Amino acid sequence: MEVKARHISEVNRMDYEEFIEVFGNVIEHCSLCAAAVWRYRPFRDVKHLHEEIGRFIDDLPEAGREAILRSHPDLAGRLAGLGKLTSESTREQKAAGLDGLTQEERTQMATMNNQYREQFGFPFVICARENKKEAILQGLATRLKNSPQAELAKGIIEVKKICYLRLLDLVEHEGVESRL
Ligand code: 2AL
Repeated sequence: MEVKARHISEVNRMDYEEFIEVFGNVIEHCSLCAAAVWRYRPFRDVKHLHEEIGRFIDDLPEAGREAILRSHPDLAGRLAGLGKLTSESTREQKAAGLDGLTQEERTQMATMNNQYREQFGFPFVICARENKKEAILQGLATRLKNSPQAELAKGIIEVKKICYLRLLDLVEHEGVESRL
C-alpha cells in the first residue's frame, strides 16, 4: 500500500473533515484523538502534530487511556485471521512477520494474548513495525510479569510509537528522526 505523504503546509490547510479522513486512524479506531488536536493548527511539523496527540492522550483519565489500548486488535489474532484488520494494522503485522507464524508460534501468541487480556483488562499492545515476531513473543512473556500500572504506561508508549510511524507515512518529514 503506497501512502501519499503531504507537506505540513498542506496539512495545516485541511478543513476538519479532510483532517479526520487523513489522520482519523493514526490512533487505531480512535478518530477522537485527531479530532481533538485539529484546533492546534498550524503545526510546525509532523513532530508537533504527534506531540499534540500525545498530550491529549496523556491528559485523558485512566479509563480513556485503557479504552485506547482496547481499540487495538490482537497481534495475529481473530481479526487478522478473518482479514478484518484496518489497512494500517494489516501492514504493521505483516512487517513484523506475524502473517508467517508457525502453528506453534500462533498458539503461543494466542495463549499469551488471552492471558494478558485476562490479567490486565486490555490487550497487549506493541509497535509491530519496530519488532519482529520473536521480539513480540519475548515481549509478551516479559510484560506479563509487570503491574497493571506499568502495563498501562508501557502500552500507551507503544501506541504513541505506532502513531508516530503512521504519521510519518502521511506527512513529509525530511530531517525528522524515523523513530521516537
Ligand atoms: C498493533 C497493531 O495493530 N499495530 C501495531 O503496531 N500493534 N496491535 C497490538 N495489539 O499491538
